[in-house]
Amino acid sequence: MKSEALVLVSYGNRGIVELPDGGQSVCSYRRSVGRPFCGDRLLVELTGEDTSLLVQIQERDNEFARANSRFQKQVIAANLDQVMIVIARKPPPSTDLVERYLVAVHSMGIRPAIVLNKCELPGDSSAGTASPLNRLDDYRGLGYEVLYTSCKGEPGTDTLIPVLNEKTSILVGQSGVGKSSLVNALLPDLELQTGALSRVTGKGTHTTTTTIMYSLACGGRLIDSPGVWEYGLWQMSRQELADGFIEFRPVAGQCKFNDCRHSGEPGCAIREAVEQGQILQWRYDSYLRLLDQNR
Ligand SMILES: Nc1nc2c(ncn2[C@@H]2O[C@H](COP(=O)(O)OP(=O)(O)O)[C@@H](O)[C@H]2O)c(=O)[nH]1
Ligand SMILES: [Mg+2]
Ligand SMILES: [Zn+2]
Repeated sequence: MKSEALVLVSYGNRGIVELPDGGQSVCSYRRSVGRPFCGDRLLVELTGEDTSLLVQIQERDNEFARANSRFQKQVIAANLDQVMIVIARKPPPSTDLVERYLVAVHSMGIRPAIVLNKCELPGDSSAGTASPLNRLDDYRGLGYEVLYTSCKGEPGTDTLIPVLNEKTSILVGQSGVGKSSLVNALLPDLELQTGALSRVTGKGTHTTTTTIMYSLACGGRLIDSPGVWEYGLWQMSRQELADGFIEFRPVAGQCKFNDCRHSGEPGCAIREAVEQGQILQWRYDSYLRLLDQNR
């Protein structure tokens, strides 16, 4: 018998999927069908009480990815409604980290939100003006939702609930910013959920190294992703990169050259908008750095 299934966790040759009745099944993959990722919608053949065989991967709405060491696109999860870019007062985010994430999320055609965790800690006065920690008002000004959380004190994590409600969201960010702690705070039945996954595989689920989809009590899904030391973008087109800077979009069409790189070409409308103060200088500088890294 065939069934639809949703991938909760994906390993090399098998994954744990959720069936329409809420039950879980270990799905064996077949190389010829392709490699499913967390969040993929599948068609499976039910082969036993809690086993199944991959028949087909349904077309993806989008893929959240990062670059591997060879700048190739490496998919982490599929079919997302939003990406929560988690940064923290400690460890402080590196320059351009948020920009890279924003570009990646815009390339998926979905909404990013920025979460500043560990808000109960005092702000680091040594963080320079270039630190993303001191750019949050600018991000808000660009139209991004900025949320403030703490897993250890005020303001708690309730601010996230209405944003996550009924949506499939992924938490991404550097190791140690508190992604897993946020999941823990938002899911009173976390142990039950990870326990169920371990029961199905017969092994412990390594929550620090695996991308896992959980169910939220408020409805919706939350994906915890393994931390990265440095999030890198894969090789992408110049257009895709420029489109990752949302405030460039209405202006970019007015450049003299169709294929303007916005890096000093004559008649560049982006450059002009920077000079006139319509585009923030630091955003433009970030763009130029990302452009330089993207070859
Ligand atoms: N002070 C403080 N520490 C936190 C907060 N959230 C998480 N942590 C701590 O930060 C460390 C890394 O958290 P973890 O959730 O594993 O981060 P992840 O790598 O992003 O999943 C742990 O020691 C947590 O206890 C917070 O809001 N405030
Ligand atoms: Mg973690
Ligand atoms: Zn231009």
